[in-house]
Amino acid sequence: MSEATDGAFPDGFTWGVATSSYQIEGAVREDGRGESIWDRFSHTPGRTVNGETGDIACDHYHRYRDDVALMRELNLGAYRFSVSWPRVLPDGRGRVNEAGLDFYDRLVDELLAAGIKPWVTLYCWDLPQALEDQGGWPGRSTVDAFTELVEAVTRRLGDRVRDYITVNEPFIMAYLGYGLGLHAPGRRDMTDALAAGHHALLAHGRALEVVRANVPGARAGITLSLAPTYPLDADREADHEAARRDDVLFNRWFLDPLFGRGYPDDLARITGGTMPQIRDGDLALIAAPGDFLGVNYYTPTYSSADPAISDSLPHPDPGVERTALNWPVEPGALTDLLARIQRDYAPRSILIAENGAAFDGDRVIDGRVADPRRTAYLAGHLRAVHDAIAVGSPVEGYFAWSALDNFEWAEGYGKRFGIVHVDYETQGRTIKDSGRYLARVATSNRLD
Ligand code: IFM
Repeated sequence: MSEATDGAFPDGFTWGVATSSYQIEGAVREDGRGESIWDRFSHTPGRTVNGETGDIACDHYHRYRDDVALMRELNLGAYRFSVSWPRVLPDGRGRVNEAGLDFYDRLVDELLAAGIKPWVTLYCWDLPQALEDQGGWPGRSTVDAFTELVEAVTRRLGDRVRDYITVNEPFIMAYLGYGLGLHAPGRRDMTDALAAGHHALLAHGRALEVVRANVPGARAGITLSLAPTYPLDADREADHEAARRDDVLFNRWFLDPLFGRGYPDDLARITGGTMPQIRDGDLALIAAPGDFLGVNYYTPTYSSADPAISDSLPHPDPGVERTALNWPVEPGALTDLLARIQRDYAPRSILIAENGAAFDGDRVIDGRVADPRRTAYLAGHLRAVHDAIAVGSPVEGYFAWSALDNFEWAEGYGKRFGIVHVDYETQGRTIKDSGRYLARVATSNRLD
């Protein structure tokens, strides 16, 4: 790839959009799909906003052809989607549901016919409930079950899909799902969260092996949710210390072991849990180099020694723009993050696997959705990526989150991240202005 100059991105840069299975597919009881922890969690009163569930979501299971056509209209070269584990292995392991695999088969063929490269995420949080009933991610046997999923998927799709993301955002899965109880399965035990994180990393290591064994020329890596951490008050030593602690929690927990440094010494103290048993060979398996590091970036963290302040997502600039989730908008922090990754970890390649924003007020008026704030968000962050590339960050691609408005987990449907608007009453789709903007950038391969 050539260097990015004058607003241009390197030749061959990948432009795409991302989604995940539970957030868009719906059809939760069709064609032999088993129950996932998100079905159980979202149907438990009080767990999601308005009790919303992914039962129907964007009905992508039936409308995937239309959705691929939209991606084609936007001239996107890649689509990152995740495989629903309980669709493929309804009991979590053992019996393969061929009808579930057939869906991904059809989707891949549709994408290839449209000239769009499929990027398959093997795990984005919809663990089969059957496995949760046996202990879930805090149990080591879930790693073995996951390799069965990876076997089934790569054997079916590996003749056409070369690019794989093993596990998406293990921090969110482990910390919110098992530590804070805010995501499925809703457990609250930091020792479980640490074990879940360790097993997700082992699952990643095992998946790399299986993908490489089954898919000639495969490329595979993990995606992490990452956020630079800054002191809220740069003159206050205690805030610097808080930022260091948050860096361990949000970033180093997963980055350090993936890049061969083992877990940060103070991880257990900072999370308040007890480290799981780490067996001989675990850390070497986790540190086996991926072909790229997937970076999911949305917002930075400003840390305060006062936890109550930190919890309110503070920012030193009281006027900073915030998204509908109250996340401060700060594109420059993405450039900082990419520079830091290069300095401290030097992955061979980086993929911006998710970036985007939820804003209120998207309305379809005369067939158009004007969403200037999302467009500005994307433009600012693409500029930040461009700046990082210009100083040597090996970013090979950018996936906007998300292809469609969708089920934003515990937040339900109210927080819209899509570059395509979804009317949940009619399932009508309307490309937003931000989608048209992304299409222009993807077509010209340069900042608009
Ligand atoms: O919607 C999620 C996605 O599933 C994982 N990354 C963050 C997104 C926005 O919260």
